[in-house]
Amino acid sequence: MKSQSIYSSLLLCILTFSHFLTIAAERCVDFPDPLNLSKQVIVDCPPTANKDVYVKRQTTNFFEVTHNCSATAALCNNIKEAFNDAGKEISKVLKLKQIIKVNATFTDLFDPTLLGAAGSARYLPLTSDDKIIRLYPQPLVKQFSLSVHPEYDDYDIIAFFNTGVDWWFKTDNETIGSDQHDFYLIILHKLIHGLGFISSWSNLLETVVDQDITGLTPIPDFGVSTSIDYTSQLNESVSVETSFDTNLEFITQVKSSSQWEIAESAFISATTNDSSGINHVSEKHYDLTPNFLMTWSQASGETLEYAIQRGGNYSSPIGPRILSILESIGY
Ligand SMILES: *[C@@H]1O[C@H](CO)[C@@H](O)[C@H](O)[C@H]1NC(C)=O
Ligand SMILES: *[C@@H]1O[C@H](CO)[C@@H](O)[C@H](O)[C@H]1NC(C)=O
Ligand SMILES: *[C@@H]1O[C@H](CO)[C@@H](O)[C@H](O)[C@H]1NC(C)=O
Ligand SMILES: *[C@@H]1O[C@H](CO)[C@@H](O)[C@H](O)[C@H]1NC(C)=O
Ligand SMILES: *[C@@H]1O[C@H](CO)[C@@H](O)[C@H](O)[C@H]1NC(C)=O
Ligand SMILES: *[C@@H]1O[C@H](CO)[C@@H](O)[C@H](O)[C@H]1NC(C)=O
Ligand SMILES: CC(=O)N[C@H]1CO[C@H](CO)[C@@H](O)[C@@H]1O
Repeated sequence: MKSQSIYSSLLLCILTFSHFLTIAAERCVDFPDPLNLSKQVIVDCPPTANKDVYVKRQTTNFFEVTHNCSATAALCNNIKEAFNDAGKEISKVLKLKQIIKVNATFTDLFDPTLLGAAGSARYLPLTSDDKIIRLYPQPLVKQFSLSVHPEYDDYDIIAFFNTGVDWWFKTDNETIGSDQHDFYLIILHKLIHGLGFISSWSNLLETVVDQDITGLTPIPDFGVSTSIDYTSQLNESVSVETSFDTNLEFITQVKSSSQWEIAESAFISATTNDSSGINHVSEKHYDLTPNFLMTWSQASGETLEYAIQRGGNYSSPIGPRILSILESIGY
């Protein structure tokens, strides 16, 4: 299946090339707003000696969350508990070495359809064995314990959650309402995105010129995609030093090249036909399996417990394939 081949090459590349990493540049990319990934800030991040302290392997929760919660004390307490449970669950299944700092804001996002978002605060350019520069999410770079690393942001993950959503908490001991969302399920999903479960491939190329989407390509500003084989093939679609008068002219040439097939096959692998691209696993294939956690839509009225049962009662909400993606990324 094409979808599998794109995914596995994305992941294998990272796995294969993360053995030996050096600082590639002193400029990093900050994503201050996980709700709007178009907001990117290039910052200086000079080489910095590692000051991370040793963390005991048996630490039960590697996540240190700074809460900014504008809600009642009872609700804020539920939020803290759910974050604590999510931190413990992820710490149980991943071999983390360093504390991951999360800045979590619980506020009105003025859109009831928006549950929240979390993302790596900074991406750092490192060169791997294959001499390719890639941008790595900060929470992952911390786990590598490099003796010198590009300067970190104060937080590893930035998270926002919407007070405008009707949240359900297990500790309330009530049946979930049809419009309610299980907060614990949502933060587990979002924190896994925050760890770097995202893709730089999107439909931007065609949408900037208002064309129908037929393919996905790496977002140039996002740095070099890890899917180097596909990226370098697509890179050949236009010969070097060709100049174009307009975006449209460039895009037309890319789309008429034989390499556009790669973009088309990436689009067929997309799990939604919007800008979410390939950041999620397919609903169709994984909703009723232990790997449900990273599908795109999270239905209301369903608790995490229900989803686990429906998926076959796996021992963790983080299914084996989701875990293997995280391991391939380098965790
Ligand atoms: C997202 O950020 C970009 C860049 O700062 C901005 O142009 C755009 O309007 C923002 N989008 C939304 C929906 O706020
Ligand atoms: C808490 O979040 C709000 C909304 O984003 C922000 O305006 C405020 O500065 C934050 N407060 C602190 C103490 O970080
Ligand atoms: C956490 O993030 C919020 C929203 O971006 C920001 O207002 C706040 O200053 C941050 N908190 C700290 C302690 O940096
Ligand atoms: C929910 O049930 C547990 C165990 O029976 C109990 O300890 C807890 O106080 C209950 N929570 C609420 C909000 O009633
Ligand atoms: C794309 O091609 C240019 C020109 O040959 C080269 O400098 C660049 O490294 C290539 N990028 C990738 C990702 O292959
Ligand atoms: C999971 O366990 C529940 C309760 O033991 C059981 O009713 C359900 O059939 C199981 N689900 C699957 C898919 O095996
Ligand atoms: C998830 C999904 O609906 N993907 C579809 C997006 O559009 C392409 C092209 O029309 C289809 O092939 C995908 O199945």
